[in-house]
Amino acid sequence: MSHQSWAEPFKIKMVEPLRMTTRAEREAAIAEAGFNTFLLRSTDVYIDLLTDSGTGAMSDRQWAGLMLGDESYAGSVNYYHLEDAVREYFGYKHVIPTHQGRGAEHLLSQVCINPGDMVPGNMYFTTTKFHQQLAGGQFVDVIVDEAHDPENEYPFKGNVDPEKLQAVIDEHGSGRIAYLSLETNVNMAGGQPCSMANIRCVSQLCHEQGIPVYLDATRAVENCYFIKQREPGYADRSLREILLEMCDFTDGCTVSGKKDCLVNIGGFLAVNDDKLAAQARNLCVAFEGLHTYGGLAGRDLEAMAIGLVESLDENHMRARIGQVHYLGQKLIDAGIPIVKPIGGHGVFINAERFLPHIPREHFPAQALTAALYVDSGVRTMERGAVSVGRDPKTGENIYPNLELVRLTIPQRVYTQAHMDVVAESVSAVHLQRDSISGLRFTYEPELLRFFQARFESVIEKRVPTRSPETALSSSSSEK
Ligand code: PM9
Repeated sequence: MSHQSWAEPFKIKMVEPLRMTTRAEREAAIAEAGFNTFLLRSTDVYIDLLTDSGTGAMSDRQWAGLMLGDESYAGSVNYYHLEDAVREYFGYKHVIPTHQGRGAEHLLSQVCINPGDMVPGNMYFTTTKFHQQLAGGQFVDVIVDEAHDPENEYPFKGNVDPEKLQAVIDEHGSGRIAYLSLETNVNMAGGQPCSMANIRCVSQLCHEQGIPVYLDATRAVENCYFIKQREPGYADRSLREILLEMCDFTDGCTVSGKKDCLVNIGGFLAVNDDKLAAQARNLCVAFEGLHTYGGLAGRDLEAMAIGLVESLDENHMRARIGQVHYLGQKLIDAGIPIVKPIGGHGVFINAERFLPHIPREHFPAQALTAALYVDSGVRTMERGAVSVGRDPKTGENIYPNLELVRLTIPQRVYTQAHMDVVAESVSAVHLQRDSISGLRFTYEPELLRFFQARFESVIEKRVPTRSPETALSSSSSEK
């Protein structure tokens, strides 16, 4: 197309009204939620940028696909549609559906990791690392140094550092490396892509030493878009061709279908190895559901098969990344410190620079999510020390270089005007940043703590709570 703008390749035919709240209502709601945006009720949220996971809008074709759900217990026609789509567009041989991405991570980790194994990867992801550890493995970060620097504009901050990877192999021996866990468009780094050259190089390095490579292909298509934009030799290649080439270097993948595949629920594991597939199917039957439905309804499988193909539409992905870029550029223009380059699925604010007066042990990113919510009803997510958790050996909090707030854009849901409101709110909060105080835990769950943790202000109770009858009590679990 000749036009320069990234306007959406769709029009809207159904709308979902949003509730506007007052500042007093929001102050009460965030206090009741223990200053954790995960614990807010969605009806108290205006613009929901918590996540792009399962929050996208399905197309009319996907909704029509739901009506074609074949709800047979075994051998549903929709399973074969998904299998055909994954084989055609990803190129892997075996496809095992799961209820969502972490279901696939569970199966892969259980069949590939022996206790004591190392699992090198390009930055951790919360659920991925959790399942690797549950299987007895130890995650070790081998991402390039640039990924840990929010200001660094390196175009492929998702890349694996081959020297770091080789050092892990040398130290532990290739027999103790379960696999290379290679995430596309690395979430915790700010939605940053890997280059094809890097995927080729590190896959070769692993395969020469008998180590398999498994992609987290949850946001693989977004990664393909960046390869097309930034990597020499790919400008004229289609997203489909790039995805196939990427997968061809690897042995399989886990996918949360809730992101690129544009569904509200679903995921899958895809592998080439026959023996591994058989083991994973056995576990699938025990933990997810029969291997042809994996915890999903037939209609969900159909919607995912259709969404997978839609994600590879060039105009769709141009608008998706274009919208994220639009918000990111507005924030840069307003002088807000964000992770650069602007990522694929969201804009990540550098909370450490945004709130320099709040020490890391008082969780500046968590505090910023609460402040943004109070200002405008925009819900965001902490991606810093609270998300990373504690060192399993020492029990101490880990303070990653990246202390971020993620403004995640659900696909095909919000308009450019919503993005303008978000940018205005971030700027308004930035002007009043000195008035924001840090937080401390009042309840800290043992596993994946960011989902359910509760906090209080370290200074004073600035925010009024709802009546004691309606407020959730956290006293029984206070540390
Ligand atoms: N990602 C996200 O908001 C939802 C849960 S964590 C707050 O970014 C990757 C790269 C993901 C991911 C989920 C999963 C797990 C695996 N890999 O949520 O289980 O970003 O479908 O997928 C979330 P499920």
